[in-house]
Amino acid sequence: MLLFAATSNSGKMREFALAAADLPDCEIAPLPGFRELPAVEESGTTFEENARIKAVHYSGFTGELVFAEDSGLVVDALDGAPGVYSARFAGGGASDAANNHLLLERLRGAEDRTAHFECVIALARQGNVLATFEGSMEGSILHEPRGTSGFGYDPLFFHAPCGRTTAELTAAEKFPISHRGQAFRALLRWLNRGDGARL
Ligand code: ITT
Repeated sequence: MLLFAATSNSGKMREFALAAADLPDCEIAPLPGFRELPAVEESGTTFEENARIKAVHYSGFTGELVFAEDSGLVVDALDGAPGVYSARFAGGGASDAANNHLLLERLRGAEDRTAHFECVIALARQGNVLATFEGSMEGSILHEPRGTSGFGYDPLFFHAPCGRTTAELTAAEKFPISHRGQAFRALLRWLNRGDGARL
């Protein structure tokens, strides 16, 4: 089965590509010509709304199955920010470094540094959402970055069960426990069950 991933985020794409490398019956590829396609405004207020918006939009450009995901960091002391604004926390087109810097500024002096990552994947074909899948990962925000792998907020996101930040995990270590990995495995289960078998 061929699944096209609609994402502009190379960090997400790397994680999906790695996960798919082990799958015998499933090929995951970037949506052809993605960069040339018109972008869509992520106007939703929840991860699910935005995942649906992206999946509906991008699946209109092919007859194949397309999935899109929306994800982000939810920080308790910031009332859930940056949330759906994670990619643009420090402004549109902000770098990961700028977003991380702003996060540390906002959390200066905060005692409660608990946070979690969330991810919703929406699977669609020709503009219709077939199903959505979600995952989350608990952690806390360090006072300074640690590690160089991953992307986004990984260098600040400490996962206690591993005793490391997600930037100190390889992609192969992160995906089995991550919000994205959970959502992706739910998608695979759905495809392998009766629901997906009809596709
Ligand atoms: P697409 O919409 O094109 O997929 P994007 O980067 O704009 O790419 P989102 O709107 O879903 O994607 O924003 C996700 C942001 O949340 C991402 O840019 C990171 O800042 C953060 N994020 C999500 N998952 C993460 C992870 O596993 N590790 C670190 N940061 C993550």
